[in-house]
Amino acid sequence: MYWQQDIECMDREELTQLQLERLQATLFRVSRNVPLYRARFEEHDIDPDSFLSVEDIRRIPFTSKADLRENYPYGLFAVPLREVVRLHSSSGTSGRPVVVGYTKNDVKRWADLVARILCMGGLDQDDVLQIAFSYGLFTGGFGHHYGAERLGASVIPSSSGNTRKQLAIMQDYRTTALVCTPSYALHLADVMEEEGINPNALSLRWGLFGAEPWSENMRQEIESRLKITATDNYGLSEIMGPGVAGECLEQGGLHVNEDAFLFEIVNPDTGEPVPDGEVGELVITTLIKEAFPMVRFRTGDLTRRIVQPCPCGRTHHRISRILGRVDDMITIKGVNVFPSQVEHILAEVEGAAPRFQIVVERDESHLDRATIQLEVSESILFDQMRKSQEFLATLKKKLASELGVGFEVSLVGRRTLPRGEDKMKRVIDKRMF
Ligand code: DLL
Repeated sequence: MYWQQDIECMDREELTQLQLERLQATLFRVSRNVPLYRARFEEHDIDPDSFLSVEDIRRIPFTSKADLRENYPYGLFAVPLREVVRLHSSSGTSGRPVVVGYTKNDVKRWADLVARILCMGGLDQDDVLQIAFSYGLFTGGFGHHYGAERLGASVIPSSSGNTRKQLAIMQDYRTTALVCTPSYALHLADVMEEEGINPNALSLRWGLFGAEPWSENMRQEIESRLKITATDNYGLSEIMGPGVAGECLEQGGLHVNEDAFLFEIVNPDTGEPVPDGEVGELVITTLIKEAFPMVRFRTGDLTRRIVQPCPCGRTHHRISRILGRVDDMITIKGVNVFPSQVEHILAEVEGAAPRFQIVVERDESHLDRATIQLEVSESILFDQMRKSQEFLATLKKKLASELGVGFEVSLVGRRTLPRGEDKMKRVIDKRMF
């Protein structure tokens, strides 16, 4: 039922004391080893020794995505590369991705934190876990893999894609648990129906879904179609990947692994804390990371803190499911994309400031479909068909290779897209979460 009961059910006063000690240690480490933090602490006269409570953290400025971009690739690492045993990455806000590193200890602790989340979602060592997240720079595949092995489950690293093969594996290997994005879970349900596979005949019991927004309605649909218990699973590369927060079987919000992460919910405009229970931006400070510690990182994710005790017995506070984003980041098939990245690529190919709109929808198979409507000159649109085909092919290839997810591109004439008084709405998200 618990993976590390002593920590997961720790008395809150003791937990807060542990957080304070770990916070001080983290602040010392970053002020010694990371020039950005050293400079900021000096500028704001911050002495970790003087911290008497975790609330003192509010004196420290936030860390933003822009800080990560400016320190690409290794500027925020707190250890020399010699000590880094793993690198992962995720999309940044413009051309540059975010690179994150892990020491041996980080990898070990990460596995324990993910094992906790898997355990919360119902799994134990008797489970056969199919990991249908991609294995690669994305943290989803390897993050769950190490956590599940640590738990002692039998891991099937099926990775993403190839749905029919996933289903054959699920039947033959008697998969009992699945981790993937919620939209892929629905897609699996569709293909199962098409193939005449009866979900009751499968061994599947548990599903942990995350890496993209979803809703209670989606949960109910997944649960009834796959005949499983579905829980929410949250994390982000900058902080660690999966393993940050997860839902227990009460299904009433996600427990944050508070011994490893100090979280705050702030008003995104003022940066001031919001009262418990109110919606705000999630800000996270890592407490035990060695290679890539983050202090007050603004996640851009909107949620609220749930302080009511959970019937499961865990004392770590919960957050509600993610309710939206502060910025314009969109998650397409689990991959984060910023319109500014798209703009950058379009400008490179088109050679001018592009006018475009991204339309995201769910196709008949429950998969995300993203289409870029791009205004181009009449000559590209009509006069030279071959040229426009070439242009489209180059563009699609570049988008897929640089952003890690495919886009449809539809060319439209100049002045087709709506022109408002203000900045054009870059993204039209038609998906119903
Ligand atoms: O998505 C890590 C992860 C992998 C979490 C697998 C869970 C399962 P990134 O690619 O850096 O890392 O994307 C992080 O995705 O800031 C949220 O906006 C969004 N996100 C992640 N999990 C959820 C969730 C991984 N459960 C960004 N609900 C985050 C809603 C989520 N949004």
